[in-house]
Amino acid sequence: MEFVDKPEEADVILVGIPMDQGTEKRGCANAPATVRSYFDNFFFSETCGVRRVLDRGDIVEENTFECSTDKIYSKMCDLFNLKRPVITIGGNHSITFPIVKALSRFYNKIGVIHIDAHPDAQIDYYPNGDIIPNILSIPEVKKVISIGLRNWSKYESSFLEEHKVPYITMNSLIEAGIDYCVEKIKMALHGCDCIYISFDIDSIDPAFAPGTGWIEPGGLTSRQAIELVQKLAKLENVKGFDLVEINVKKDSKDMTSILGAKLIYEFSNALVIR
Ligand SMILES: [Mn+2]
Repeated sequence: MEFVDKPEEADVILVGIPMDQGTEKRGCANAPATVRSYFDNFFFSETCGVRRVLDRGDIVEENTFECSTDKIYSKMCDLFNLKRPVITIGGNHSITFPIVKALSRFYNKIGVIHIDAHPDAQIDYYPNGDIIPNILSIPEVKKVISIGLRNWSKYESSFLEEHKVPYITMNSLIEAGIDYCVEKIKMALHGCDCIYISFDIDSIDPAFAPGTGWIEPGGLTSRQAIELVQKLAKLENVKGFDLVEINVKKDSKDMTSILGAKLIYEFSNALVIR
């Protein structure tokens, strides 16, 4: 990662959304600053790529959840208008909806890769547990695929079936491997002119990423997560990525934030700029 000052010099735009409103468990607001402070830990990317990054700073939190969501939407529209992939450090998972909504102003066939321990397809868990139904309500979103699922309700399981949301559970990911997973994603999102990736840190095992609101055993190792993002960065038409739900207050020795910084570092430097 090489930081630049002007949009025309940049391959990638970085932004922080320190949003933790709307949920009972707070602590995601400090993640953008903490994650950023660890980029310097890495000397060179594992895949030897170097991307020029314009850091647009944090989007300021407003008084209410609704105001923040509106602000995220309009600010993200401005950023996507720069015609470069935008990488966002959250914040809780509610930020994904206004980000994808902003993308729908620019693209007609959006495919979303949702990496998470949970399907996030509840109907009554406002505003954080119902991200997938919200995203699917955007007409330009043609497909969502969920990766790494390992805890769901009966309701969510039938929601996925009913809405034909393809998914890869942790079980099948371990059985078939990351390459299979990436192939299945490619097939599911074939024909999309925009790919958006939302990465919930709880997809990673709490042994590697304890700093999150919801401890869900049996997730990805840090190595599998790194491999996954390095390979997703090579997909065509990747227009955005968010890393959400890092809770700095629950972390241990900043290990989750350091892993978060590593994931963003590896993802951005592996991005193919076309
Ligand atoms: Mn989530």
